[in-house]
Amino acid sequence: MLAAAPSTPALVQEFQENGFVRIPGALTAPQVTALHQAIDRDLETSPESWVRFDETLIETVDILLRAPDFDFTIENPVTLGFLRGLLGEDITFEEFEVMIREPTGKPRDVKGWHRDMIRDYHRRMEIGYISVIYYLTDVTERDHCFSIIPKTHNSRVDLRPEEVAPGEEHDLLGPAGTAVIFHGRCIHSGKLKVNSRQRRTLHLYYWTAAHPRASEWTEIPPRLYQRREPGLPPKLYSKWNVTDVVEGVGKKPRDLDLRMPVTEMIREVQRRANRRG
Ligand SMILES: O=C(O)CCC(=O)C(=O)O
Repeated sequence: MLAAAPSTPALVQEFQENGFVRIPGALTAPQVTALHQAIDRDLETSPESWVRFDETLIETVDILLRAPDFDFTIENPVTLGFLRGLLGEDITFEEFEVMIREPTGKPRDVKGWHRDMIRDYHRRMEIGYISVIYYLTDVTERDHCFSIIPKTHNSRVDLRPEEVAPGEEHDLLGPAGTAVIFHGRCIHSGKLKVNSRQRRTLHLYYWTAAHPRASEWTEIPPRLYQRREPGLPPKLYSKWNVTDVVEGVGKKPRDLDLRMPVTEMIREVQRRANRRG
């Protein structure tokens, strides 16, 4: 049995202050097993839908189109309950990614310290969306982990990612089934560990109906936006056809053919970023 939605005032206050909270047991063991099986199936049947960023990182952004097995993680009362408390009843679902980090000898993540959504430091106050990461594998101090610089969404918001000093970070560890909820403005990174096991995570993003869509990489399928579920926030899937997208990393380049497969487009965006250096 899952615990009730942990929207206690203390947890909300912790989030407001630090920019993140950790919720152990957000998924049950059978749920984690089912999610692994769905990922294994997708890797087997749709390998072309996974983008390899480097030897340690592969990711897919459109698995919802191919498999309904992940839907419950978006509507999970444990995480959604907390998010409703933070964002209100106009909460919207924005993006869904599955990430696999392979064992590596590399000491540094390809992305490094960053804020999500908008990379331009001067526009950091525009970042308001909130992310949920589910750990699907155990993450101990020996494994690749998500690492965050507390308070960089508010009281330390002027910190630049390139100014982060070693030791300022907080590493998020936890067994499979743990959820980490963080503010997209908080500086963070994947921290790679030599000899780590493979790590699997789900990355979900939420904002509110009052904002443009934060990211258009994930297509929201009809089975979700046609759902009429009395207990769900009414606008949860309302951005399925929103074309007003924040000018940032979630926006597809308009000079590319929007009908191009999403993996090809991500590869092209990657090539352009590598050329810029
Ligand atoms: O946990 C990780 O591997 C990094 C995640 C990350 O950088 C992100 O969610 O933007």
